[in-house]
Amino acid sequence: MSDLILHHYPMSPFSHKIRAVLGFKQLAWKSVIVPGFMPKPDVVALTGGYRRTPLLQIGADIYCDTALICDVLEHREPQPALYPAHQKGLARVVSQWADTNLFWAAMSYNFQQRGLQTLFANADRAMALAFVADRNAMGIPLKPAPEAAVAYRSDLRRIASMLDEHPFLLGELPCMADFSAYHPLWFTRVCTPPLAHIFDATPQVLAWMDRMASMGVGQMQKITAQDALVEAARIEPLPLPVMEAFVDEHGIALGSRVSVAAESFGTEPTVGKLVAATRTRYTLAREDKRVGKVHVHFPRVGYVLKAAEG
Ligand SMILES: N[C@@H](CCC(=O)N[C@@H](CS)C(=O)NCC(=O)O)C(=O)O
Repeated sequence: MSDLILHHYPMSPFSHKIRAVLGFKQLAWKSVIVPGFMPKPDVVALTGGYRRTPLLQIGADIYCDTALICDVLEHREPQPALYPAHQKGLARVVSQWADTNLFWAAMSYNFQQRGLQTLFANADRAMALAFVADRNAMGIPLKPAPEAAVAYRSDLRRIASMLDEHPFLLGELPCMADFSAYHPLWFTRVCTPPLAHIFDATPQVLAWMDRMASMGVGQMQKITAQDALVEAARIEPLPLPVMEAFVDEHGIALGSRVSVAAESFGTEPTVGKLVAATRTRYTLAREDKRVGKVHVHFPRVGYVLKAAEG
């Protein structure tokens, strides 16, 4: 069975981005369901602080952020490609736009009152209140509902125009741009269906979503969080890449105690020893009494590195 362990929860759009990539690449993976809001003691045992969803675990290596997780999956299974050689730059740029501008327009729309009522229709009130309090404490950058609808509709028109001449956003085949644009729209359609009338004006977007959904989510096997922690404790972190040069933008030497935190939305820091800082990512080594020694990896873009106090 695969050593890929995805820590995720069903209604998490960024998790769905990775589930869809696992389907595209036809990969087998193990699934650990994590809480959708704090506290998350098992997640924090692995990451040391980072709390956003999803995480990819391979043994004692923990990969944070879907941008990095996609790079790891592309390295593991290069075909079919998320970043086709002739479209690498464009695929990343559209993907970054989708994961930020489009994502927050869509989620502001999805989290309007009717959307929240749908999401929590079968949940108890205390749970719904805990979710809303958690997201407010995270500093969720929501637009007012009318502005969200305007921005989301305008983004849907842009996506529709990309689909005018080919079945996927940048061509005949899906690439990273498709997976990043798909997940917030998937949330509207699947998690808040009473709001899905927003797609009525762009039927070609719905047809593209059907094509994305038809790729599935790969072969998934459920395991418990405890199983995943035992796996991390049992295995040593992978050797660090020796060929990749140390890149120092901060005047912080390798071996220093540092913190890494997201720039915004969920800024809980991870503290550890900086053991690698390549052109694209940071790796922190840390010890935890439940998982032993782990390496926690972050992309550079979107994250802040600082020397840790004490
Ligand atoms: N840039 C991050 C964003 C991840 C993100 O915002 N995930 C949401 C769920 S879709 C989250 O962490 N929400 C709070 C939580 O799950 O605790 C990524 O690409 O992984």
